[in-house]
Amino acid sequence: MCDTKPSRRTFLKSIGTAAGVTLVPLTAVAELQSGERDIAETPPEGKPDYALRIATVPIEVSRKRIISATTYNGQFPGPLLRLREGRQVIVDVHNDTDTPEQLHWHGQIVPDNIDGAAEEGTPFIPPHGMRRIALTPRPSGFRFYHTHVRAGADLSAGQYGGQVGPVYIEPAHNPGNYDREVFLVLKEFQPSFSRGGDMAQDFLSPAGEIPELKERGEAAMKASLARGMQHGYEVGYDSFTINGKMLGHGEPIRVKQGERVLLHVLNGSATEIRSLALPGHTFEVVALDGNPVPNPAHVSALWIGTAERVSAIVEMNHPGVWILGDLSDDDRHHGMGIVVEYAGHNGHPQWVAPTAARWSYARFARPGATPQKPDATFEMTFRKENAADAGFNRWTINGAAYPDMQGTMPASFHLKQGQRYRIRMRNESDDIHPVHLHRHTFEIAGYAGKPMAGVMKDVMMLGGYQEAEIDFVADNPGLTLFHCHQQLHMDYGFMTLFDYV
Ligand SMILES: [Cu+2]
Repeated sequence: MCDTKPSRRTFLKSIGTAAGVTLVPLTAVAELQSGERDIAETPPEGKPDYALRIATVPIEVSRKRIISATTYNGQFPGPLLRLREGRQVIVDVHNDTDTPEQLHWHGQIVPDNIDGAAEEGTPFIPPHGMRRIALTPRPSGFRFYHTHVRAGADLSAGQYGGQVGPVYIEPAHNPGNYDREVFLVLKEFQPSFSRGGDMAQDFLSPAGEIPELKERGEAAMKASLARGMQHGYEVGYDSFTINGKMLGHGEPIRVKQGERVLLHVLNGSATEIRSLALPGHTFEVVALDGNPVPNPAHVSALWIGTAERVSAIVEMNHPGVWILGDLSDDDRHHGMGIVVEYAGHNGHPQWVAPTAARWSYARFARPGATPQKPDATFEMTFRKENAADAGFNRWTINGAAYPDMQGTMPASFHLKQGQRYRIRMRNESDDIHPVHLHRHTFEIAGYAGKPMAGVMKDVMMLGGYQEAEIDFVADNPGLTLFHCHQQLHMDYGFMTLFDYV
């Protein structure tokens, strides 16, 4: 049992040198003809529109703390790529590390050979090599790019490092009801393992647990502990950052009274769910995962699962110097925050906890609407086998864990192009799972037994012992990965494949 993972470990052996890193600035070249929508099998020659270089470098998260992380272009977060919907760009991805890499275009509708997942058959970016891709960005909105390799027990690999960068795809028409935009990437560094200790978070609404799921989940855990197993490993962190800086160490967000600031917030964490509040202000949530919501609503705090994005307008109408920070005192004290400073104000930044409020996707849904009927429904049950894989929790979908390899396998679910599908998910564990569907956008069709419609996403948090439904149209042929975005969960089995038949 304890030797189930050596292939992955040796495969992903990481490097730690920063010597000789060459930073390649983003290079804008002549615009390509906007009529070129098709993905060329062989991308055009010549200069790329963008170059991204993967390398391990020192990152200064605070004056006294310089850590080592694998990043894009020597910076964290990676450069903001502002793309135009439907206008093809050429991107060169250089890999200066000793291990094969994948760059995933999260939230975009792209072919499987460039999506950036080995499970879908995307070729690796070889160590000390380069891969050129031709990308036609879509749909418009806030997307991102990140590594998509499995890390397993290697806490310097995968999303534990600094390979995260924002993408903004300009829509054809921008309503632009704001004064300016600020991009915020939330990310922890310096990970370590602990046994158990993953805190229960009960911020999701509706809160209804399914008794049958709870009974089975608790019985499995009890039986495991009775056999003498300890709790499976979880990951914790020493440094918490926004845009790569611990609270108080980066430049503040400088605002003027009366400004409407559009925040684009990305949770770039490997494993954590984040929250965010700004004392005396509310967030008007206008988009989730980059997709405009049918019912923009004001909330006092944001909750953002791993890889989720929230775009929210804050009206700056409460002058002072404030901390825009995580609700967790411990995480905020370890850096998860950024200062918001009004013009003409100075002094020590203030934090005031907001009154507790639950986070409900339904709040942003089309009021009173029910989802369209699907053509077919897939059932998925998520289960945890405590510490079953060399001390790590093993995760299964309908009883099967994705095998320990970085490559593809026969798909478990089959799609017909043009059909509308529903995935009914049942979570038989106490953990929250930010589930992600590649290469498609889904609609949340129901949460905890309550139907809803109009909220389009690519990641959704499913609460402990809860159930939910997501709908999607099979409109992008090719292998399609579905997985939990929590790195530990996906690495230890929580993945499955769809194909088109
Ligand atoms: Cu999970």
